Amino acid sequence: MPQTQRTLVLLKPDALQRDLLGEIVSRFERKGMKIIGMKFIRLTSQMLDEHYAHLSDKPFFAALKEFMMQTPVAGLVLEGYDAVSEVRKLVGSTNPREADAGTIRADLSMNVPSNLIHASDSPESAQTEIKRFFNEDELFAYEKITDRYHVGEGI
Ligand code: IDP
Ligand code: MG
Repeated sequence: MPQTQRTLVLLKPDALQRDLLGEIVSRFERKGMKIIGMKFIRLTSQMLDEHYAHLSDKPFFAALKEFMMQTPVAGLVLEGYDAVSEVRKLVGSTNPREADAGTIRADLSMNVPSNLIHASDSPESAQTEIKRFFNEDELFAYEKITDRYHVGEGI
């Protein structure tokens, strides 16, 4: 059975600089993901130490942090069936040149780290990451006419 899940997306500074925010958000809308939170976030060094803790011993860590602080990022919380894995599927592999055609990274980018987008990689990290970047009162439950096509009965 599909699970209704929430997942966190960050549109990175290269997405903003390259005028791709609308294109990327549109892909999630067209898929049928419900946007339940959306805002600009000015990332801090401390936020990035937590968010990218799994990369802290990598040689590119300082450059990655610097890149992520160049402009605000756009944060989204998306809700839908199997949202974590469905969104990762739309995003594609970390290296845009290895990502499957049709994914955001393959279609719109060429290089790591300029791969446009972050998306949570598991339901557990989604929970942690949503809490890290959004307050409870910044998340909105609402009915959409299109819910009937995207949730409810079906397989
Ligand atoms: P993910 O974004 O696909 O989940 P992670 O391995 O969690 O990939 O890495 C987080 C981010 O760190 C990547 O999206 C990319 O921006 C950056 N990154 C990962 N590996 C490298 C690298 O080898 N060089 C530079 N940046 C990297
Ligand atoms: Mg990751």
